[in-house]
Amino acid sequence: MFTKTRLVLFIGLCLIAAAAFAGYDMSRAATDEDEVTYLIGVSQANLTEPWRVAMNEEIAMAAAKHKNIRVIFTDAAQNSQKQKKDVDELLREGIDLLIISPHDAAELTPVVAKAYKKIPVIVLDRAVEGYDYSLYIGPDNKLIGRAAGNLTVDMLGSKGGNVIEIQGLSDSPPVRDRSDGFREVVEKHANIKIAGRIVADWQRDKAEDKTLELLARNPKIDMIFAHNDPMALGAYRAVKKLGRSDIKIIGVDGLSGEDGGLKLVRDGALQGTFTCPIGGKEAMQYAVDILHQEKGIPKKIILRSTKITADNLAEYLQQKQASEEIRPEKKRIVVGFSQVGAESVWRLANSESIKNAASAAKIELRFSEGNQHQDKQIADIRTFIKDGVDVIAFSPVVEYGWDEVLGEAKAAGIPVIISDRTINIDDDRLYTTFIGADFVEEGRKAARWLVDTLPGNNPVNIIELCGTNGSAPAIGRKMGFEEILTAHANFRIMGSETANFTRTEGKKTMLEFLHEFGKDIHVVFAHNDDMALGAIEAIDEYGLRPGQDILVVSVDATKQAFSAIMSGKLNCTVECTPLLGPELMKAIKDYSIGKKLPIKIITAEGIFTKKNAAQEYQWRKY
Ligand code: GYE
Repeated sequence: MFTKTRLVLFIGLCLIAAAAFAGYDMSRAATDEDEVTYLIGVSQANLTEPWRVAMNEEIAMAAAKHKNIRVIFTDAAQNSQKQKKDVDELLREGIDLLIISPHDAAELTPVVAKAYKKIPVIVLDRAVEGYDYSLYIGPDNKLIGRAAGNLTVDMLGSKGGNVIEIQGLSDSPPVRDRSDGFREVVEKHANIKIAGRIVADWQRDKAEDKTLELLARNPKIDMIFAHNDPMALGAYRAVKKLGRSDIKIIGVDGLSGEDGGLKLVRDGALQGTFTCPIGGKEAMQYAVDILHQEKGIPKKIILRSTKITADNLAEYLQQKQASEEIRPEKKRIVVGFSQVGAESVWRLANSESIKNAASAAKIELRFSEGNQHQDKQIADIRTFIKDGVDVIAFSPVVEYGWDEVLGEAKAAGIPVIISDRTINIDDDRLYTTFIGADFVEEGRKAARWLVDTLPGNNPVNIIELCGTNGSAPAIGRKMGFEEILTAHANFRIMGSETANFTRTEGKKTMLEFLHEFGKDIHVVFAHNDDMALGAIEAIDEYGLRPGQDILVVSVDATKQAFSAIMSGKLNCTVECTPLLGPELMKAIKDYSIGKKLPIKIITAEGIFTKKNAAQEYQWRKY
């Protein structure tokens, strides 16, 4: 009689034999006493990059802590066709969850989406296109590129110079983002010229050969930025052969080990590198949570990258060592939280979530209302600093103007966690982590629903009710909405005004638009449900039928929005969860015991229409 254990064991033994033959790596095969409950497949892009070998090792080590988990690794050997076959093979073997680091984003996107229809999928390191996966974990490659650009500017100084960029696999998302970020910074400096680009597919020897060729053609080079440390090492070996020790070289990855970037910086081969956290440990941690059907699994985890030069290498290694030593939990944690205000149902639910989660976590919470004024929030944060709280958390009413007060918090040694809305500051080391939504994707979702709902080429006139001017959700939702509409010329935003996320202003502004445009209005896109509900009142009063004469689409997915959908007055609401309290308190607790936090934790969100609102309504918490 085959129980699940014996079946998996039987499969395991067959797989070990087959895998050995087919080049699969079977880590920690199950043994008799282990009840193997979960089979996890890891589809790795290649094992020629040391960074990927380290990723598999990190995953295997994390998996080894769970007796009931077995992991099967496959190696695509830098070949998308093989990776597609690997994924199909893993699915046939009956894996419960797939972790994939795609060789080529575009080619593997459909394969990931197909797997995601059957089992949870964690995309690691290289993103696929769209959102058809359970969780993405990886670095912010544009941020890494910008940081490399800033280091290049610093190193070349006022004299400037000629720079070579050595790229990884051409046109892959990390290469595009690192290059875009790098050029965004460097091209602002007239005295710096990008004199050449080498594509070396992340490989050391290819980088060495191509650097030799390029320098033979154009010796007037002052600096090289390589998208990873192996290629930076290849460039170093080339310049050394040519006796060009004057050329500065920076890389990315910052791994330990013989040829790792940390040693290359220590030995002076590289002038700098940027850590690119692997995420294997986090992938396994979240894989277990997903398999255990834990709530609150984010959609994206963006890992923090750190600049490493000779100046801070020792300090970095010391902090790295310390962060691996988990400290005992502090008995008392005092958190100062500065809230935007009380402008919407979403905000009230957000405040309640934070207060309840603090109480459940036995964290002492000092909670202040910003009344939608940045000055008030800054004053409250300064009070928290003066009072010497352990952690400051806040939801910034607008994106800009926080550098000074966050600098004061850093000087006071108080970590800052940003919740809900993002900020725009020069130095991202001024905050520890951000927990919130992807507002641009929310805007895209609203627009995708609209163009799918109104096919054809008839003119569609849209009124846009925007959130608070300068706030991240207003900026992001507008950006995402317009991005999708650019491919649909018949959709036109005929009027766009802020209504400050409130129902009262939403109604007032909509009435003004109705008196101006009347029946020419076909759609209202409101950046939140409160403004949409105000607009619905205005449309009713004006004598038209909201949801029929004028379609209404908004964001937040509050219970009131669900009711409006079920009464046919609202057509669509894109979810933006305010229930950030538990994740915020978990981040605070993790930080307090020394855990390294991601730079961003992006929440997972749905979209609701008359098709799914009724059955979902019973589960809504806000
Ligand atoms: O959409 C709105 C609130 O910052 C995402 O602010 C939040 C927004 C939300 O007033 O209702």
